[in-house]
Parts: sequence; structure tokens; C-alpha cells
Amino acid sequence: MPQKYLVTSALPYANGPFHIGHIAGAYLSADIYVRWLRLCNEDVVFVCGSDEHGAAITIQAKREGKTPRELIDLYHEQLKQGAARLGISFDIYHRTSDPIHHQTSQDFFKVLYDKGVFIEKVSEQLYDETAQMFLADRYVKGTCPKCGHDAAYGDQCEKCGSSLDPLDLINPVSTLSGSTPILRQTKHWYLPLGNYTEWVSQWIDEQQNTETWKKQVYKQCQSWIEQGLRDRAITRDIDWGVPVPLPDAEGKVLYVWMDAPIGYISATKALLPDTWQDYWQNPDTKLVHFIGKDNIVFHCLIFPIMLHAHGNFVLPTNVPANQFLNLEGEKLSTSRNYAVWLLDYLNNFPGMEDVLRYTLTAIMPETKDSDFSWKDLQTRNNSELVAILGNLVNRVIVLLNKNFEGKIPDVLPDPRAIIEDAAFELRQYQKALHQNLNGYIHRYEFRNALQEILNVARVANKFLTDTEPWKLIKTNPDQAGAVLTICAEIIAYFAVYLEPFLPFSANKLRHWLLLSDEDIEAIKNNTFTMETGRRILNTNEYLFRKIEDAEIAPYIAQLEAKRQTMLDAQKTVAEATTETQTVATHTPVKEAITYDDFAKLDIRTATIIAAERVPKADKLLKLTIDLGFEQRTVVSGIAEHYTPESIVGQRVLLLANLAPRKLRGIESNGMILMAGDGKTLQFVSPEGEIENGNVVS
Ligand code: B3M
Ligand code: ZN
Repeated sequence: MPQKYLVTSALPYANGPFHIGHIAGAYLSADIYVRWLRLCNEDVVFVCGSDEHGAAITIQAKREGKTPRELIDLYHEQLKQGAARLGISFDIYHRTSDPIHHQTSQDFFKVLYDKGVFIEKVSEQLYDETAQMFLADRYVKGTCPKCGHDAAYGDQCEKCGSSLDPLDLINPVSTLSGSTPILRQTKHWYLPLGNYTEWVSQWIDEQQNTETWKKQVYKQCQSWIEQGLRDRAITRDIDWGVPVPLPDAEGKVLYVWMDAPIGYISATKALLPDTWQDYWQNPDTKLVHFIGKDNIVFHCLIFPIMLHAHGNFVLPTNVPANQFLNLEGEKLSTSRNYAVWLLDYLNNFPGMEDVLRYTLTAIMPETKDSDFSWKDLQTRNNSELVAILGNLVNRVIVLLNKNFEGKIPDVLPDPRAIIEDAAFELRQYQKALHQNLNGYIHRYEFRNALQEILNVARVANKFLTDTEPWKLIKTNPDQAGAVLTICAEIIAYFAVYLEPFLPFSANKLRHWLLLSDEDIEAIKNNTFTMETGRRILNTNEYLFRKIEDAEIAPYIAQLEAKRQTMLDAQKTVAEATTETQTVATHTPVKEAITYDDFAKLDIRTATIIAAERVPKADKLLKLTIDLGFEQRTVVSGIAEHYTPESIVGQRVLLLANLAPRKLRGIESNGMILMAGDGKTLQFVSPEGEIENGNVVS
């Protein structure tokens, strides 16, 4: 059978929308790769979907006061739309709550179970007595035993990427109640990873002979294998997920990392009900998983071991994981709303999808973490897309229309011969373009591939500037015609080869140049020529437009304000810990009250979910506060310290039983607790994952 490609992007948790970090991690790279394969007429299927199970969903649902079902329905739609609008060309964007997926993962589990792969164990697990729940995964946090990170999750440390067991955590704390869990017995099924150590290390090494893996991916795998692979529980005691398909497993579901990767299979089934096996059960399939670095262990060790144990599926050929993208020098943070959200970008910059694609590809964290900044996006847009690519295209189209009636001029005998020397370099690049791009893309070097095209555009632009056809037209029209013919031809190449990177612009260009499907095939085969008399459109549209400072200024300011809030919060903690050593000039402590006085105050953990200015009141902001069990309006005198945009998502403490009071006609129901020294004012926010509505005592 001819080779087939099965390409996957990590299934994003449906607990929030996409931000640019996700896109630069696992979606844009996969999309470029897939679009390239399609361009090369390869047989490829590109699948993705929402990951809708696990504690990441149930915890966020609680936080937003929604049921898990409401939460996933909301974010599944947002994720799907965001990707589609950016031109991420999934063949299907599925979801793991779909019955097809439940069935597929249960079948998968049953096959392994029947083969006797699992170990059944009754063991002591962390249990939260207040919440009456076993604590797995994100329900428990503590210090990572590997790297010392103090906010590692029960199943994974996001700092060092280690896969963990809740019992490994030092000082575990329940994220539900903040209490220290006790140990209680429960039964679970385990995948004995250790039994596969030899197989998996051999398999990874074999992959290196077929196709080189990224160094950091390979190294991480090696280091886990060296540390020893342990039994891993693949079931959980929660009520949200794929039910364990066994009679004695009431109330138990599959661990989300057991079912999620099977989601790749169910998505393919949903797309191709009759032929999915041609991809998943075909030794000639090349399976490639695009993911972020925090998912390496699951895709390079656990899922391959599951597939191998099952025996009926292909294994990944490569897992080209990306590193992380930072934002203006800081880590992106969903919980602090320090991010550039994809849908916001798309709404704020309509028609500029390719500018984001271009920037994120140019800075893609392929081998190390990288940084996004608005200034950088502006510079890349203005001095690369507009000044080089756009300028080249525009000049050629305008000059052909102005001087040659929008047609490739009649320059005999051959336009290329006339200025052969000047165009020599450009023609060489043009001929090698396909092969060079192919090489980069199959090595997952998308930054280099994009640079390659831009370099050719630079050469073409310089050729046009050096030969000055706008002057030649008067002295030597044949030569002017020859220059424009050569340039029109290279632009036609760009219309084809930019498509994987900048599909929106490439399509415009194809249309302006009236390229037929045959033309496109001819370009790919390097047999295309811009024939005399061929028409192009007379468009007054530009491929790209300049971005002015003023356009991005508000977004820079917004991030800066958030960053300041984060830094201040860190500083407050640091200062508080050194306070004992400094002699403080402080506000005197008020007169003593009894505990009963204090107990009258009802202070709750909460989140600001919306904020707006109160008209004609310089100091006041009208806030919508989420308390978990209800939402309230609170008017707060913080407008001189915070902009409304910068505080959405801020966790706060709310004095919830303060008698309602009208301020500027708005009824305020409670008071946000702030700390300040008279000059500065800061939020007092709960630490960690504690949900809204918890009592502060
Ligand atoms: N949902 C983790 C994440 O969003 C997870 C990926 C699943 S891929 C099968 O980082
Ligand atoms: Zn760690």
C-alpha cells in the first residue's frame, strides 16, 4: 500500500479557549506540515478534538459555577471556531464526550483487560475528608519530588514535566478544601509500564534510525526510562469521564490520559467510519503527533505502550514536540489571564490571520522556549510582510496593469534570456524552492522553511529594485517586460508555496494571478512559465497592510498592567517574608475585638469575571464577582489603580455579608478586600487552586 499520513494535534482541554501559546505549540506546526503534505498530493488525515474529561474539566467547571457538560459545550465550540478561523485545517475536530469515543476507549480498555495487561490493586490513596473525595491528578497539589516545584499536580509536574503519582508529592494539599488529605483504601487498575521498559527503549531507539527525533524529546524519554517506569493507575474515582467497562467498577472512570490519546482513533473513526482502519491498522502509515513539551511522556511512552500492548495499531513515527511560548518576557498564565487569546486577536485584527500565523511560525519554540511580543509582531508585519512580500507583489501587479494592460508582455525571443545575468540568482532559488522547503518541513524545521521563502522574496524584491522596470519602460520596454515576467513567475510560485504558512494570502494571490489547478501542478513540477499574453487581475487590494503603533498600544498596556499586578503580588509575598527583619513605619493596629466580632464577617474566595468604569466617577469600577454559587455586582473604589481590562480573571477575597449600598445608582453587594499603604493598592487573593465561594476564617 502507498504511504499514508496520520497527523494529530494534542487535544486541548475544553476548559478554556485557545491562546497563542497553544497555537505556537501544537496546532500551527501540524497545520503547516499537513498543508505541505496535501500540496505534495500525499494521502493525509489530520485529526484533533476537545479533551473533555479529567480533573482539568471538573475543577474549572466548579470554578465557573457550571456543570462539566455546560463547560465543555461552551469551550468546545470556542476552540473549534478559533482553530477554524485561523485556518487550522483539521479534517475533523472531534470531542471526547462523543459516544463514539466512549465506545472506542472502552473497547480499547477491554482488549487490554482481556489480555491480562492490567494489574488490579487495592491501595491507599489520598482522600479529602471535607470534600469526601479521593484526590487524584489536579485535585491535589504539592511539592515536586524531582525538581522542588511547589505547585506540582498529582499526576504531573508542569515545571519539569515529570509524570507523578499523588503519593509522590511532598506536603500534598487538596485543591478542593485546602486541607491535608488522609489515606484511604480503594481499588484501581494499573498499567505496569515497567514490564515494557525494554521494549519501549528499543522502540524509541529504532525510531531514531527511521527518522531523527528532536533531541530534547529523545532525552526526556531516556531520562524517564533511566529513572525506572512504574505501574500507573489508569482508572479514577470520579463521576465524570468514560466509565470503566467492568461489572465491579461502579463509580469509576478511565484516567483522562488513558482515554484522551484514544481520542485520536475515535476522531478518525468519526471522520472515516468505513476506512479509518486503512490509516490506524496499516504498517505503511506514518503517524505523527504534534504536542507541547508537557505532553511528551504520554505520547512517547504511555500511549505507545498502550498501542503496543493492544497490538492492532500503528505506533507514532515521530513526536515533534515544541517547547513553550512566553509572552512579553513572562510565562503565559491562563488563571491570571496573562495571555493573548486567539479569538480576541481574530476579532481585533480582522483579515490579519496570516500576520499571526507568520509571527508565530517565525518565533515557533521548536528547540527552545521563545517569546511573543506585540512589537515583534508589528515589526515582522511592517518590515517583512508589507515591505518585502507585499511590496513585491503589489509593484508587479501595478506595473503590469499600468504598462502592459494586465498581460504578460510579448517579449521575444524569451524574456528570461534578455536579463539572464541579473535574474540568474533568483532563477536558481526558484528552481530549488520545492526541494528546500520539503527538506525543512520533513525535519519539522518550520521556522527555516518560512525563512527560505522570505529569503527568495528578498532576492526577488532586490532584483526588481535593481533593474528598475518603471524606468526601463521608457528606454527599453522589452527589458522592462522581461523583468516583470520573471517577477510575475516567482510570485506565482509564492502563491503555491506560501499556502501552508499563509493560506489566506496565498489564496488571494492565486486569484489575482488567475492560477488554474494545472498551473499549480506545473509550478510544483517546476515546469511552469508565465506565457506571453496571460492575464492577471487588476486589483487595488494589498496583500498586507501596515500596523501603526497606536493599534497595538492598548494591548501592550493591558499586558503591562497585568504583568505589574503579577510582579506586585510576588513582591508582596517576598516583602511579607522579610518583614520581621525590617523596621516598618506602620499604621497603628486598631483596638482589640473579640473572636465573635470577627466571626460576624463572612469573607469568601471569589473571581472578578467582568469590570467596567462607572460613568462620571473617576474612582469607581463596577465589578461582576463570581462566588461559585452566585454572581454579584460590587462597586469598588479602585479605578485609579486598575484598568477594567487588567483585572478580569483576578482572584479576590470578598466581604460577602456587607449590607448592600447604592453608589452612583448601582447597588453594591459586598466589598473586595484590598491591601495598601496609602499610595499603592493591591488585591488580596487566595493562593493556589481553591475554588470560589470558600469561607475565609
Ligand atoms: N489535553 C493536555 C493539554 O491540553 C491534554 C492533551 C491531550 S492529547 C491526547 O495540555
Ligand atoms: Zn518537577
